[in-house]
Amino acid sequence: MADPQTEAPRKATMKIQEVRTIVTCPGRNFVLLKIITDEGVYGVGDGTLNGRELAVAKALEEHIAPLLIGRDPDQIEDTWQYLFRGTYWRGGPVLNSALAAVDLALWDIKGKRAGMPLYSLLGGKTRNGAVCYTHAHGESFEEVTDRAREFIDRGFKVVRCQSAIPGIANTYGTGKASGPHGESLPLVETWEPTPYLKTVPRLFEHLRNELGDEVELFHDVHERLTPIQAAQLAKALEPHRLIFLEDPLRPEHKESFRVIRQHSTTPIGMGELFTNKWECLPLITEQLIDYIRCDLAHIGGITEAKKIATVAECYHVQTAWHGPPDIAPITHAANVHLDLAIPNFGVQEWIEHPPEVAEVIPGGPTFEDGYLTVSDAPGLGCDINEDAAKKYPYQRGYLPTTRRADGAVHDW
Ligand code: GCO
Ligand code: MG
Repeated sequence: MADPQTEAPRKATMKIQEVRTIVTCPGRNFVLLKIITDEGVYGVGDGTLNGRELAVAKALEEHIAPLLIGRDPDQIEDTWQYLFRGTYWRGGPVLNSALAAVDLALWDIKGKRAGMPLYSLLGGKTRNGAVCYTHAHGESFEEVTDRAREFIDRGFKVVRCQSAIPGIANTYGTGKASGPHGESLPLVETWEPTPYLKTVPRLFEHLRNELGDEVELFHDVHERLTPIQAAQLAKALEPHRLIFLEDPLRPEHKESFRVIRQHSTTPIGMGELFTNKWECLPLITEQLIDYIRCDLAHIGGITEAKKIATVAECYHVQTAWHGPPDIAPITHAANVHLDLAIPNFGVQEWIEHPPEVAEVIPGGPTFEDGYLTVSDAPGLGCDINEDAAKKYPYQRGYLPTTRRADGAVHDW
């Protein structure tokens, strides 16, 4: 523990000696962290926040790293509390992504010292693999169906499906959105609820007719609907048996989820924009959602996710941790370690990174026949190749923005 008067670390068997932030862009930007101890053991973390990467990197370099030097890497909870509550200005996506990077690296060190993979430290395996989903998208229903079929043929048992909406330019999830765009400004997408609400149920009717009943399907709304629109969509999708409808409402209004529940039995998933456990609480304790899907890289890491999973377990809520391509394989590995250890795992989002990513960050999860697994290597099982990282310098990139047909800003 730290000295109560000075925050100077008390004598520890092992000390943090160096904290290195690595920003790299092997196809997309990642903010990585290496915490190195005086005994040479090190841990790796990920605090990538898509479109605001350097804000996290600066927070780590300028504000957090100096606080970690000399601390005992074993005391993860104390370090978590110290960095979260000890700042006074706490939380939010930037600081909690930075905190996640530290948390992941400290769990990695703990696993390496124990000689155990993280899932083992978290209680051991409750399952052999984490069933996962990926994204099928396209301009037409046929294109989405073909993509979904390719994934099903590769063994995927769950597929997220998004199609272009007639009359709407650059619809979310149809493949144009992500990645660095050089110095250019964000891509603008359009959004109109009426064509969207008409198209999505038709898409799923088409998909069920073509793909049959066995595959699990679902759809990401990306927090764009009003409560009553979301209720309409959830109700209209009922016959197509979605595993869940993802992120239907903005994250601010938890009580609005009651409107969806009152009208539909379509399961609901929510949470990639949450940054801490308190934001998840009302949705879980009121049983307004069925899947909690926070992003480990934005909620302060494994320490916070484990607590959220435990609360969710009490209320029959399963996990579906966010696993987009814009977080590094280190977070994907953390997701899967947790999935393998907790009793209330539901499904895991996973997008295959291009090969350059594994060159920089080897050791991410492995996909086989619809399931993800991690290696039995101690800790998270990932590493950072710093020489390879240098080959891919940071490139400024933005997420798209969204406007209504009349030009008004809407949620992306
Ligand atoms: C998902 C998400 C992502 C986000 C992205 C933003 O469900 O995977 O919605 O696609 O848009 O993580 O950076
Ligand atoms: Mg989403």
